[in-house]
Amino acid sequence: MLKLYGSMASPYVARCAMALREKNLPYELAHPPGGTQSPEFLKISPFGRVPALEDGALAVPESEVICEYIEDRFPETPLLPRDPGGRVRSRIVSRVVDLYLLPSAFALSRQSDAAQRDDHLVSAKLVEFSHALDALEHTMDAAPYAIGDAMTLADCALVPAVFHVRRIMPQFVPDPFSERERLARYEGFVTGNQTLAALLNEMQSAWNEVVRHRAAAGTA
Ligand SMILES: N[C@@H](CCC(=O)N[C@@H](CS)C(=O)NCC(=O)O)C(=O)O
Repeated sequence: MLKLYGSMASPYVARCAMALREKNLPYELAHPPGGTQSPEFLKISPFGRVPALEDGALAVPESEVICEYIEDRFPETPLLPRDPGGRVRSRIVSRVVDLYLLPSAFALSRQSDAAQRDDHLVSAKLVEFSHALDALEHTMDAAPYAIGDAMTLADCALVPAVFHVRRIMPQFVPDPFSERERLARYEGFVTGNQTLAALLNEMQSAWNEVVRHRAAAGTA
């Protein structure tokens, strides 16, 4: 069976889990053996990051590569549009989420302590975050799927991203989607979609666990 390493608290892991579920592929969610920095796991994921996927003897690190691998290996129930233009837009959404939206949001979340805040960094990351949202708004359809008329890998990247942005950004940007019509509509689609409810519940439980853990360690 396919083995996906990581926790559903990670948007990158949730992205791959969503792609596997959309294709009805059975998989096992597992903790990295010995932790993310163990010699054993570094052979699977060279940067010691989750997710990583194991398909028999093949180890696949990096969520973007994992999603593209799942699509190539299991083409039934395609998760990329048929037309090249749609495929490009789906990939742009995934890249913007990966390279600009989540990194800027996570960088800001690490600046939540006002007493130790680097104001210069916060300003720069806020610009990057806003730019990423503008790029998504420009690229996506949200009618209701991110691209085209069915679920794609763009949704697999965006659904967990919308979930995390809502939870980690309020201190800096109270309502990041409201002024962007497509993103606002998309968030409504995500929260109201019955087939996504189980995935979102698992993400919420895993996230609650992280928050509890941080509070207990005094790093909230
Ligand atoms: N570019 C990577 C990013 C993955 C990533 O940053 N994962 C974080 C969790 S959200 C991680 O593994 N951090 C190290 C750790 O948890 O020990 C991907 O797309 O898979």
